[in-house]
Amino acid sequence: MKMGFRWYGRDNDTVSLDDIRQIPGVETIVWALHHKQAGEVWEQQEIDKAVTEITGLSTSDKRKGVTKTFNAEVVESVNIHESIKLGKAILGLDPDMAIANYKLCIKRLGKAGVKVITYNFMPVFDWLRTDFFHPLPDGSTALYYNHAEVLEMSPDKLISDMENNSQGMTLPGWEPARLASFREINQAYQGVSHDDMYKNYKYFLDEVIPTCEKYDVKLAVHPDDPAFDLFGWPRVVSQSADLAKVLSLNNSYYNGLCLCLGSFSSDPKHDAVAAVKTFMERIHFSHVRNIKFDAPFDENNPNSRSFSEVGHRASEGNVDTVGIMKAYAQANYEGYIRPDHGRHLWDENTDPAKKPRPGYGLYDRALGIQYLLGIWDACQK
Ligand code: DNO
Repeated sequence: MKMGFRWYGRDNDTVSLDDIRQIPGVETIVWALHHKQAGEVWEQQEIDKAVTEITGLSTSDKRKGVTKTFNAEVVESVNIHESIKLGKAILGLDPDMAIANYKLCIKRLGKAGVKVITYNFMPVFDWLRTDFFHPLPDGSTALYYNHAEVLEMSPDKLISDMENNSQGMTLPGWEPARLASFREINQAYQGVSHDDMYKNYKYFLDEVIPTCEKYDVKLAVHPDDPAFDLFGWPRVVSQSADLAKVLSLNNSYYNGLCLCLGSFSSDPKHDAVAAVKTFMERIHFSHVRNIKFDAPFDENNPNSRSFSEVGHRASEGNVDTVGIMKAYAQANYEGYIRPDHGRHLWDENTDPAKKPRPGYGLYDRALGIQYLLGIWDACQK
């Protein structure tokens, strides 16, 4: 297993590579060219520049005697253009053109030594929360999802809330260009069924997987977050059966999962440990984190689908992070893992100048890594 840490790039993150270097156990920087929109081609030169920065050491680091370096083997994400999911032209691109661009990205990333590309197949937008700085009983803050609020909310209101609440930083999957074209995209999904989505998904996979095989780059889909349909849009990577179906759309080993266990567990009926065991062979990357529901599960109580993100320790919430890490360790898992979102702690919570991109501060993710590695190491003994 290789432990990773998501980094948004110099001048685009409150955390530096030097900060991450001091977290014991981190080998992989999970990165992306965050200025690229879905459907855009990534230039080889830009890719190589990012990889060189991540894998190298600055002159001042070398002078200080720093020797620890990272690999840049995981990219999160190369986003999928809506035309691919819809199976028809939108926003100036048609599916075949968007797929050709995606193949070029795979080829170029492969040449730069990238081994895994993460993406999601959610219609319209990526992950969803209703509060980014929700207070927890210990005085920290964390990402929060209130289901009752979402049930009453219009997608327009949701978008303005996301824009106003994110410290002026672009959240992954909520890029300004995507939000600007929101109405057009929303309109295009009217009447699109789950079956239509799977058909378009299979077309995409059958096209790109041979390129993945040729350049030795594995694709890893991130589950829908939260893991159920919202606003009537067809989500196709939510349930265990959906994950199995996506894998069966193209049986290549290169068609795999980025099993985000916080996202998967947002459906209170899901068993995260069982999912790890079931899909182990095709999990190329995994996000391990914990969430805590507001109330015990009750089909008629929307609050039982509301949750806060919490510390990674199993007893902090409803996700069995110990069982998850044990399952990975027992299988001698050789893929990548990262802690996922963390709470905002210490000066991240009190000093406005140090407020991180929601969920992506330094301290709680560093603590989370130590907890996850502790379980992993104990299982090796
Ligand atoms: C949120 C992330 C997601 C994830 C994408 C993958 O913080 O887990 O934005 O990166 O869904 O494409």
